[in-house]
Amino acid sequence: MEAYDPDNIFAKLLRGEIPCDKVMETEHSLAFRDIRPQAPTHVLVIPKGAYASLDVFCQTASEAEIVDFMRTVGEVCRQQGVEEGFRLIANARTHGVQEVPHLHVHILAGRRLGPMLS
Ligand code: D5M
Repeated sequence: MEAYDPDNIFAKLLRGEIPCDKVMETEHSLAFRDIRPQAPTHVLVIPKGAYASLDVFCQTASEAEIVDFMRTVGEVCRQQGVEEGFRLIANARTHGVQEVPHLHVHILAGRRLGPMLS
């Protein structure tokens, strides 16, 4: 497993070096709008800790961080109004075609989405 890259774009965003369209922030998590939205609602939720992907996060983060992260996903869904449905995506590493190597969950909603796998 490769080491966490502290110069990835979401690490810079967490350090305030680049701006984001913030949706909500908690002690351990940040939610903001994706710059290339694939749906009317496209929000990314990231942990503030240095975790590259979901498997690493689930294996090594504290319970407080994991609970905070999942609660943030739930609260974003509530705030955005996803009654008609939504999709969560967490791409990881090369085969998962992960562009930014800091864990992020995509929340997509607001339209009927197409087939998931390709
Ligand atoms: O998706 C990475 C996602 O991150 C992709 O949908 C674009 C988005 N992105 C990249 N830079 C930014 C900034 N600066 N703000 C908001 N969104 C951003 P992946 O799952 O890694 O393929």
